[in-house]
Amino acid sequence: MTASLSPSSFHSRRTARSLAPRRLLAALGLVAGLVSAASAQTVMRINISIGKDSHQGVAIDTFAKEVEQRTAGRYKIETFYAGSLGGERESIESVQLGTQALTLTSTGPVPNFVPDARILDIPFLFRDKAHAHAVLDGPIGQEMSKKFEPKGFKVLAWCDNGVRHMTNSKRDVNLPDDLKGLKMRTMENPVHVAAYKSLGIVTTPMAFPEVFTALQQGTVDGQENPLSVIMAAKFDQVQKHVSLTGHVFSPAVFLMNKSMFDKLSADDQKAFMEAAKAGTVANRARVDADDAKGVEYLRSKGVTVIDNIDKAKFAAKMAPVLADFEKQFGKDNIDRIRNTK
Ligand code: EAX
Repeated sequence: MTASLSPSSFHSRRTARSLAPRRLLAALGLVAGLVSAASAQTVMRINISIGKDSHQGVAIDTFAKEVEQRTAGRYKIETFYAGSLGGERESIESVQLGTQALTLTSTGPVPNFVPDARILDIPFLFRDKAHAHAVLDGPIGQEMSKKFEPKGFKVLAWCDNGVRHMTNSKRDVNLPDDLKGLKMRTMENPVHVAAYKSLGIVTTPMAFPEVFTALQQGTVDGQENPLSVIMAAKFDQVQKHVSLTGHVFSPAVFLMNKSMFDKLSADDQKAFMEAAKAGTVANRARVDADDAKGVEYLRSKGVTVIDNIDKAKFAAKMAPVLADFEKQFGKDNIDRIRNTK
């Protein structure tokens, strides 16, 4: 190093010599280690609107662990829960802007960003979870994922929010007419709002983090969500009546900022996609477990659960609005989903 001949570096060399050589080496090594660890690790955030102990919590926890493992720690995923970084709509917006790398969200607020995604939230569209999985994990899901890209999102994987059921604090709901006049919080989703209005519900779209308080204070009488969410959010503390209406399957989706995804190496892109798939596996297993124990759990909390709902009656009441969805989103597109085996 020619620079070592300059007076100042000579001076610093002398200063260095005055330190015990081993301690100096250790100190330099530590500094170098910190610098390389800091420069080699990229930290990204992912969040959900519900608590950690939930079907979405296991999804992002699994994803974070898998990304770290599959990239040998070059990527660290920080996980945030219970809307601490905002509700779903806000979080999707942060991912679109790139102020946050990732989010896991129900499709509820997604149509505000990707209008084509409205089709996924049509009531009584999916026969059951297996049907929904076949659609989302197959060609239709892949085509839908592509529609997110011009809007600034990369879909890493589809997963489940679950099959939604009605809850309220006022009365047992056995038949569609029992819903008439109930003030219910809905997701910020135009398809849900139109469908629930047709049942006579007074709809109040609201971000999820506000829902518990709104139910507690009686701002709204009820809401609808899968058993997984009802339990995770402890809605049994503020709702007395649950009806297993199963009126809509609610997908969830791992979203990443598209340009951040594009900047990853091909191997790392694969690692993120595989990690999200592992998150989906954990998520769906938890949804199944929640669905299996949910009714008993809620009854043990003193909630009345009506589990013999005639769903055909609810579908019949919604028939005009369902026909209108066929016009809006294309009967062919809807039939293609319906006909998926
Ligand atoms: O994603 O907003 C909702 O009702 C969602 O189902 C919930 O936040 C879980």
